Amino acid sequence: MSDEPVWRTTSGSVSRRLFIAGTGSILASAALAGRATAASPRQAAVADGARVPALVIGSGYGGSVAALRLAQAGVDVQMIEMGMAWDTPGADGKIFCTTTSPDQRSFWLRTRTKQPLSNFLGFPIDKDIPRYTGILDAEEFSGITVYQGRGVGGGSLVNGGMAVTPKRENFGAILPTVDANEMYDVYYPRANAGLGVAGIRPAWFESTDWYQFARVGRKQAQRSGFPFVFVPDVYDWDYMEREAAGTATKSALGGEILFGNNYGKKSLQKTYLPKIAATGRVTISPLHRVTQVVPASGGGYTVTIEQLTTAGAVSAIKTVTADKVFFAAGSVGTSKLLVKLKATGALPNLNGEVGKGWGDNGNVMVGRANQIWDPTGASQSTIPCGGIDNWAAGGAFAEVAPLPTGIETWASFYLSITKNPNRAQFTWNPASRAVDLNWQTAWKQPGIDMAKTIFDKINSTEGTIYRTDLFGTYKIWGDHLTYHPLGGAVLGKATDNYGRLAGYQGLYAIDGSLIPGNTSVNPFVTITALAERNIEKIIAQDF
Ligand code: FAE
Repeated sequence: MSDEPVWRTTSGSVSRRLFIAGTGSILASAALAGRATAASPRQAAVADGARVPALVIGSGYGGSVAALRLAQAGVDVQMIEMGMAWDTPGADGKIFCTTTSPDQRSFWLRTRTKQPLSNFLGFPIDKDIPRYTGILDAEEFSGITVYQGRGVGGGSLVNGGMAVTPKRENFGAILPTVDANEMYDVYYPRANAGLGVAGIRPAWFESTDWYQFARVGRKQAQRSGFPFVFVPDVYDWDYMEREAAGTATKSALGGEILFGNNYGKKSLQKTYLPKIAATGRVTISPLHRVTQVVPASGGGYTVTIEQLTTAGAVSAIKTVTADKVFFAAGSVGTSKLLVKLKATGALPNLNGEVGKGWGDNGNVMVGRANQIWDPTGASQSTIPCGGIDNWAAGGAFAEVAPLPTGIETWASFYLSITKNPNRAQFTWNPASRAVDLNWQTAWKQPGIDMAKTIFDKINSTEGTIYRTDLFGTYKIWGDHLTYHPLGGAVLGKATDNYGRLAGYQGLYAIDGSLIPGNTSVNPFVTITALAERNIEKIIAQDF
C-alpha cells in the first residue's frame, strides 16, 4: 500500500448554495474548495508493541471527527480500520463496482451477494462472488440483517449521502440530555459545513428526467395531503448536472451507490479525511481489526489488533498501548466490542447499560405499483432528494427512493424511518463466543403500521397497490433489515453526557452507539454533530 495515495476526485466545483431544508434547518454551504485533490491520512500497518497517546477504533463519522479534532489539538492519533483503504483501482480501472454488476468488491467476506432488494419481478437477483474484504457488510443477527460500510470512511463509502438535520422539535426525544441550543447553534452547522451538505438546484429538479421518480413521489404525496420535503445530500449536485449533460463520467446517474461512488459523492474520503491528513499527526492502519482492550499495568490500555488479508484471514496479531481509546466502530462494532470486553473480564467495570438501547431507526422499505399513466422513468439517479413527512401525525418519514433498473417499472420505492419504539440488546454468548442481538422480525410491525399511515392513503387516493416482487415472492414489506443501526452504548447511560464510558478513565464511545435507537431522520449528520460536541469537551477537560 502506498504511503500517500491520492483519492479519485470529482473535479467538482464548489457548491455555495444555501439550501433551506424541508426539515426547517438552514444548512451550511459546502465547504470544499476548488478542484478536489484529496489525500488520505498516512497509511501504515501499526507496529507491534507501539505506544500511542490516542487510538481510534474505526474510521466512519465518529472516528473521523475524533481523529481530526484530537490531531488539530496537537495529539498524535493512531486510527485502526478493519476494512480496506479503497484508494486503488481494480482491473476495470475503477475503485468501486456498480450495483448492477457486483463483484468481489461489493460484499464483506461473503461468497454470495445479499442485496437489500433481494428480488426483481419476483426473481431472486443475488449471485456468487469471490470471498473478499468488500465494502458492504450485511451482518446477520437472529431477526435482522444490519448493513454497514467497511473501509476507510466507514458508512460514508456506501450510503446515499442523505444529510438530514432533525426538526428541532423532535430533538428532545432523540438525545434528551443534550442541550438543543448548542446543537442547533454550533454543532449541527459545524457538521453540515464539514460534510459539505447541499441541496439539488430546484430548477434542475423540476426539469430533469433523472428525478421524474421523485416528482411522481411528490405529486402523489401532495394529492394525499402529505408534505413533500427536499432533503439535502453530500453528493456534488453540480457534478451530477454535468453527468446529465454528458460532460462528466456518470456515477449517481450510472447506477453507482451501495458499493461506493467513483465520482460525485463527498464521502469522508473527500471531507474529513483530507483534513486529517493535513494535520500530519494521524496514521491509519486499514485491514486491522481491534479484538481486545484491557487496562495496561503501567497506565493506559493494551489494545489487541488482528491484521487481515483481503481473504479475511488473520496474518498477524499485534498489541499496542494507548493512553486513551475511542470506540468509533459504529453502533454494532462498538456494542459488540464493549459487550464482549465486559463479559469476558477484560473491562468488567463497564456498567450494565452496555449493549442496551439498540434500535433500527424504524427502517422499513416498500414499493408501490403506479398506474400506467404515472411512469417513474427508465433513467433514475441513485441519490434520493426528497421525502414525505408524516412524523408528527403518523410516526413516519419516508424517503422517495430510486429504483435505478434502467427500464420503466412504474414502481415508486420508499425507505421509511419510523418511530418504532422497540429496542434490542446485545449479549455475550459464551457457547458460540460471539455477541448476539435479540431483535425479532415481528418487532418491525409498529414501523410497518406507521409507514402504512402514508402509503395506504396514497394507494387509496391513486387507486394503486403495493408491489409484492421486491423482497421475495408475494412479500410487500422490506422488514428484514436496517441501514441505520443506532445505540448499544447510549449517551448518559453507558457513558456520561459526553461519551466517557462508565467505569474507566480514558475510554470513550463516539459514534452511532451513543444514540438511543432513533433520530427521526437519516442519522449521519446527528452522529457527526454529536461527535463534534463531545470531542470538544473531552479535549478541553481530559487532555
Ligand atoms: P460507521 O460509519 O459504520 O464506521 C465504523 C467503522 O468502524 C467502519 O468503517 C468499520 O469497518 C470499522 N470497524 C468496526 N469494527 C471494527 C473493529 N473491531 N476494528 C476496527 N475497525 C472496526 O460508524 N445515513 C444517513 O444519514 N444518510 C443516508 O443516506 C444513509 N444511507 C445509508 C445507506 C446504506 C446502504 C447504509 C449501510 C447506511 C446508510 N446510512 C445513511 C447510515 C450511515 O452510513 C451510518 O449511520 C453511519 O455511517 C454510522 O457512523 P458511525 O461513525 O457510527
